[in-house]
Amino acid sequence: KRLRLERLVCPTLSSTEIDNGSDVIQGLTQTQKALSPRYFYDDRGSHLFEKICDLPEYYPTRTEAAILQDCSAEIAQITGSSEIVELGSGSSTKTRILLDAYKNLGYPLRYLPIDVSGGMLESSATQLLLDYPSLQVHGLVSTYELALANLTPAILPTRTLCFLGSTLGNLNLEECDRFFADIVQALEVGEYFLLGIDLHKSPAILEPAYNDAQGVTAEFNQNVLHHLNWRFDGNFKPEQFEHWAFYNQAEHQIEMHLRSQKAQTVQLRGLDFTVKFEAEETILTEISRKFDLDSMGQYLQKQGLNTVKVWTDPNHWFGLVLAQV
Ligand code: AVJ
Repeated sequence: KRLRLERLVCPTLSSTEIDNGSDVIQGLTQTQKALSPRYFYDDRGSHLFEKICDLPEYYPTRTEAAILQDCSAEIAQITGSSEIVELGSGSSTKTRILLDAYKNLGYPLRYLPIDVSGGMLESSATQLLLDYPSLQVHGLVSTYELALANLTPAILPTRTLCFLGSTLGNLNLEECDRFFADIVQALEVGEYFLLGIDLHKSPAILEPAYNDAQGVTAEFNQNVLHHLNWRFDGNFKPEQFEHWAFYNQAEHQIEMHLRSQKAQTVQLRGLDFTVKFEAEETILTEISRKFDLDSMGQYLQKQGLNTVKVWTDPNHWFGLVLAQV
């Protein structure tokens, strides 16, 4: 009764969606081969990402959690009784800080996690229900696009759509514009948007965060190929593709690639698709853009989102923006 999990399926399978793999074919036939970062997050990838979050080099998760610890009571005071909708909810660890704040103010707890990883969504929702006896969870196994198009009206007085962890950094400018159009479309006037963004900083801090000493990020990157193998009956040999990540200072973004160690041909039988790699040729698996708070405020304003309040950590490594439609 307190738990409802739904799997949203793309109604038009002809469009570029995760289910039919047309985006994979498109990405792997470009001059610079590329894959959507959502292919990181099968169940194994989601667990590897959890491991990344605990690495000493990967500062974003713990920095954002510390900011949330300091400001969540204020967020709950500002929004009043509110549902928490979360895009890319993953393990929902940081969300607990927000749930605690609403709980402390005596508000009812309603949470709508959205994630492409069904296994991760189910296990985190189940654990949350045990830890919060009055919590209602309505989870969506879905891409962001599809979930935003299918949000049901809030039951509580308002809604706070959370997009934490700087996942926004995965979207290029064009994707970002489309994403915000969907957000504004999905929210009613007066509803809230809570955004966590990683900020500009020295490559000396950024680069190790994506090249950890234990090699977990390398494993996470190569997992994309394991994922494609099972999803599309492929024969990628992930160990023949080397992890490569660097900070592009001009673009203010980390770029993460997989580099083919030799010339090779790979098949994805499920897609009836063959792809050739030259030695040293790369697949771009992720961009992770870094932001500055002033430009973000202006950008949000242009998209129809008014900044209510901004929080950051003492080093200004990470920022949290509460905005309102
Ligand atoms: C989940 C997209 C925010 O960009 O830092 C971590 C993913 N990639 N290490 C990020 C990631 C490599 C992460 N985001």
